Amino acid sequence: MAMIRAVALPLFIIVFILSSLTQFESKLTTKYYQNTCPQLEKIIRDIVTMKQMTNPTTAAATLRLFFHDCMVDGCDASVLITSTPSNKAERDHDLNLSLAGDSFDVIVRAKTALELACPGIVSCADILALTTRDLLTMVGGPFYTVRLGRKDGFISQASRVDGNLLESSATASQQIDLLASKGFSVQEFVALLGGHTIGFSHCKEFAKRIFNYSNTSQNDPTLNLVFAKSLRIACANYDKNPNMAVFFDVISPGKFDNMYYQNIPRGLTLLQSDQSLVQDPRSKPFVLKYASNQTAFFNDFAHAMEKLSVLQIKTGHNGEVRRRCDSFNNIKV
Ligand code: HEM
Ligand SMILES: *[C@@H]1O[C@H](CO)[C@@H](O)[C@H](O)[C@H]1NC(C)=O
Ligand SMILES: *[C@@H]1O[C@H](CO)[C@@H](O)[C@H](O)[C@H]1NC(C)=O
Ligand SMILES: *[C@@H]1O[C@H](CO)[C@@H](O)[C@H](O)[C@H]1NC(C)=O
Ligand SMILES: CC(=O)N[C@H]1CO[C@H](CO)[C@@H](O)[C@@H]1O
Repeated sequence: MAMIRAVALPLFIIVFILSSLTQFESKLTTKYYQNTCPQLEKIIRDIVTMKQMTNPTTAAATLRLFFHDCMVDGCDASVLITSTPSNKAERDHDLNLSLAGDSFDVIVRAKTALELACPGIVSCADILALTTRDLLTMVGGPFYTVRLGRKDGFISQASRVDGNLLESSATASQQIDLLASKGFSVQEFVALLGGHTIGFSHCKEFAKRIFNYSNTSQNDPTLNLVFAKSLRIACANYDKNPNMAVFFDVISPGKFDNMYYQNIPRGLTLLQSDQSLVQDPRSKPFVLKYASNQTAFFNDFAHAMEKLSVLQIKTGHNGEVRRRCDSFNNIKV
């Protein structure tokens, strides 16, 4: 007995060391597809360039899609799964309602091209991470390294969105707390929110701030008066036409820059959640810093995006490489 234990124990240790080595090896690296799909980066760059040129809203749409994916069970492409009769998927949660079709489309295009070039090799989670980075640089954002080797997740449920994403009425504290629960500092969070320098918001997200705000004021008094007036015109009858939307950054809507931070203190901000960031003493200094220094913003944004891109990723047997990005390989009926 004692002999067996003496042998079993070292064996156990060796197995343990081996399995932790495998874990170590399965960590992400920029060279992950170097031998199995050397054309990966070029294929994605070509698809992204063509798509962004024909549909300039793709960059913003995809950044938001990526953020929503990473916040719910990590960056595992769970947001791309479509619902089945027995499973209401993540993307069909109310908060996903407005995820723009162009973002799903660019991923489908990239996956299709990659399945032709290197079938069954590149995960949808890696495609989403790379596509987001390339689109951001196309609209003027900073470059950052995207390490590869993510696997696609096995779970996508609308019910798992609650508590992981917030509505436009969220306070600064709610936003800071949520991002802290994912390991992001206030600085990193404020830098990430610079994403709102591109893209748009539907009128219903800020209608409360411009129509019948209070007995004494039509609009939220933190809003610039002229801006509020033009929003009321742009969003007239928004309740009858829910597709009506307005650019986040009125000054340079399609360009990734630090204008978003300059707009907030001037009252040129659509979302209450964004406005709240200059009202909270924890986030305000970073808003002002990024407003006055684009280099500082770009450095911090790049760093925060690199961190977001590896949030709760799945590797090894905790995931798979999907054949199609919108369904699991073994579809459960
Ligand atoms: C955590 C607090 C956040 C809240 C409450 C929030 C809220 C919103 C809302 C309400 C919209 C408008 C959606 C619509 O009407 O279609 C939006 C759009 C957008 N969000 Fe956020 N967001 C947050 C964080 C972020 C972060 C951290 C990023 C970037 C990493 C981001 C990137 C975007 C982009 C790019 C759009 C525009 C999408 C498009 O044009 O299709 N958001 N967000
Ligand atoms: C604002 O209030 C007025 C008077 O109560 C009402 O007639 C109007 O329909 C309201 N507008 C909106 C957009 O709710
Ligand atoms: C707004 O006006 C209505 C009717 O004039 C009144 O009942 C209500 O108390 C007022 N609300 C506030 C916040 O002053
Ligand atoms: C802007 O930020 C960069 C990077 O943090 C820093 O090196 C530079 O000194 C800052 N510029 C000003 C004017 O503060
Ligand atoms: C893009 C997308 O799939 N959006 C879905 C979000 O959720 C609503 C239902 O809550 C669906 O109708 C949308 O199609």
